[in-house]
Amino acid sequence: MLDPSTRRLRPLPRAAAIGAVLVLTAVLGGGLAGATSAAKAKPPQPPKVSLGDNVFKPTKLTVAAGTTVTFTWTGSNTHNVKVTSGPQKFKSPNQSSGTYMFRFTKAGTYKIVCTFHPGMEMTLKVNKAPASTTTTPPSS
Ligand SMILES: [Cu+2]
Repeated sequence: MLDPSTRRLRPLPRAAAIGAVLVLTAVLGGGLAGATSAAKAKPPQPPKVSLGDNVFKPTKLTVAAGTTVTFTWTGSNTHNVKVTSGPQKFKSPNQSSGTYMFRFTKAGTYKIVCTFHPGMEMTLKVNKAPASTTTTPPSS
């Protein structure tokens, strides 16, 4: 004999269905508004790395060759930026505020550390700059 409770299919209450449609509309509307404002504020921001206490942010960054990266001291401790391995080597002064800029012209992987704080490190990958005369084939 069948248990009557298993056959009872409850239809979705109408109010719940209307609610779902309203939520979907709100999401779509918000998404469109976001896309419009993003298209307006288009100027590409130069990549930035911040030096907090005691961490680089981000810890992984990829840029194209020829890109100038700005390191900004946001913490209160003294930090520096030093390449321990990579195609180009540099070391910033020891600073507790301000910025340091470096233009990465050689492709490769750069291991960057702060010499004061073990574990305060990041990886910066520099990709070959795209040749200006060639066009990238459409991805399919
Ligand atoms: Cu540090």
